[in-house]
Parts: sequence; structure tokens; C-alpha cells
Amino acid sequence: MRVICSEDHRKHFPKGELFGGQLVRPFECPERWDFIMGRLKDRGFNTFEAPSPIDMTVVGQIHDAGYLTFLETSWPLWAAAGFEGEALPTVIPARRMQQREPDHIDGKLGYYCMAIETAITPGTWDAAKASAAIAQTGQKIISGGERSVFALCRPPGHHAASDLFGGYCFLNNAAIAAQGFLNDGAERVAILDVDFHHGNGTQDIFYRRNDVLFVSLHGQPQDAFPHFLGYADETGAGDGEGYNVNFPMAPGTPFAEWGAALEEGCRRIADYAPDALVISLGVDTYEKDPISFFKLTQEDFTTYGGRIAAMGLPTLFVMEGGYAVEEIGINTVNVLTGFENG
Ligand code: 5XA
Ligand code: ZN
Repeated sequence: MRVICSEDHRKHFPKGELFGGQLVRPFECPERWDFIMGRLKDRGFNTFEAPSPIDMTVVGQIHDAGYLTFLETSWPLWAAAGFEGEALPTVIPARRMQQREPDHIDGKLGYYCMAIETAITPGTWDAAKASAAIAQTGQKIISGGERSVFALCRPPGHHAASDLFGGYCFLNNAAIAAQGFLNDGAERVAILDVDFHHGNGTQDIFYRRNDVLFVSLHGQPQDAFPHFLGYADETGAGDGEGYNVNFPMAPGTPFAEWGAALEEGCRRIADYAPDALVISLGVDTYEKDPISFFKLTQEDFTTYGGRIAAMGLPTLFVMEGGYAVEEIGINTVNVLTGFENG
């Protein structure tokens, strides 16, 4: 399997994440990428390719123009305002408040955020564009006839809505890839999100569309981030009714139960008969993940990689979360080898 990757991810590395009332070293850190690369090489992956330049036209089909301007200008505006730390939102437009974009960067940050743990730094915009370019490049290779590609994206993307950042995400890499497949001739695309966290951004982007089926397996919102989306009764709206499928699961969920949900999700995807499949690949379902609560073992990742392969679809793997840093490479590569041997 070809791997698309870029050192540009290192441009985004905030010193702080707001967690448990403290500014801690972010769970989403550059070493995650290093461990995945190391394991890929150990397991014989040998085709590593840089992304092509980003096509912002496709990005503009997924993201709001004002939001893209915000991402591009947020650091310069923050620095010009005289702030000395990293750019973190503090005030958000909560219930019964105005939904109007303010002029001051402090207000803009809140206006465009869905979770305030995620800091913006001088290199965030460049890293986010490089990450999206990686997903786009993988999509183009698959649209050209390849069976599967691994897009080693960092920062991740599935929490980013058309006009919201947060949960470590800025541009929705999986959604941009799905749109690319459609632009290149696919009639239907499925996105299967196996990250522990609900892909609220991806769901929101495609909620009223029937050309993209979104299937997500995740920690139930009562107990798990992002808390405010991801219930089973969110099934799509308008033309998209029936094209959004959520499998929220409880704390302690083992593979027997998770795998049954995957089975049902795969059945829904098979019924949809997509031309391409995008996997939002987070491995924070792992039993030792520090911020999640499912109980998948290292072997389970191999098993489910095989199940995804059995769908027989052109498949783009897009990296999302996973914070058991020493094991992130093992678990990620287990999915890919499970797929290749499946
Ligand atoms: O998939 N999303 C994540 O792994 C990010 C979770 C952020 C929690 N504050
Ligand atoms: Zn996650």
C-alpha cells in the first residue's frame, strides 16, 4: 500500500492543550507520526510519497469561505493583538447569543470553534493545508485506479465542520477526499469513521446529502467527546435522510460488541454500493488509550482491517486520532496489514 506523508505536520505543535483544568502537553503530538512511520518501515511498507500541491477549490466546496480566511489570518491577528501565548478560544456564542463574526481575534476564535482545547500556532495553517493535501493526493491515486492508499494526515480532521475547528482538527481531510472522489466521477462515496470519537464535523458537512453515506462507530455522547452530536437517532435530513448512521457505544465496550457494530455498518455500506470508501482511521479505540474508553486489543485492529477489505471497495485510509503513542504505530499498521491480507 502506498503511503502519502509530509514532514510539514511538524509545523503544528502547540505547547498547551486545555485538559482537566490545566494546560498540558497536547495528546495530539508529532511523535504520533514518528511512531506510525517507524512501524510502517518495520513492517515492509516502502512507498512513501509527498503530497501534490493542495487544490483549494475542493477545500472551498467543503469549508466556508469566512472560516478559511479565519484559519489563514488567525495567527497574524492574534500576534498583532499583542497576545503572547498560543491562540486559544475563551468565549463562545452560546445559547441565545448572537451568531455574528466579531472583528477582534478573541471573538473570532470563539465564533469558529467547537471545542476550546485546541490551540492555533504560527504553523497551524500550513500544517492543516499539508494534511488536507495528503488526503487529496491519496484520493487522486485511488481515482486513478489504485485499490488502497494510506494518507498519513496530521493534524486530523473529522471534528472540523464547514466553519468550525476543535478536537485537534482544522480542515476535514476525509470530507475533502470524499468530495474529490465525487468531483472525479464517483456517484456515491461512503465514509466509515472508526475513530473512538464521533466525527461530528463529517456528519454535519454531509447531513443533508445523499451522495455521501456517513457511518460512525464511537463512544456515546453522554460520556464521550464531542458530547453534543453522535446519537443513534441522527439519521440525516432532507435529501440526506437515511444516509447518516451512528453507532454510539458505552464505556468499556469490547471488540465483540464493537465488531458487531462494524458488521452492521459494513452491511449498510454494501447496501449503498459506493464507488469509493474513505476510512477515518483513529486508533484511540485501543484499550490503553489515555483519553478514550473502548477495549480493543492490538490483534483486534488486524481483524477489523480484514473486515474492511472484505467489502472489496477502493479504499482510502485517512489518519485521525490515537494517543497511546508507543502503540499507535502497531495499531495503525495492524489495520493496514489486516486489510492487505484480508
Ligand atoms: O478523534 N478525536 C480526537 O481524538 C480528539 C479528542 C479531543 C478531546 N478533547
Ligand atoms: Zn479520536
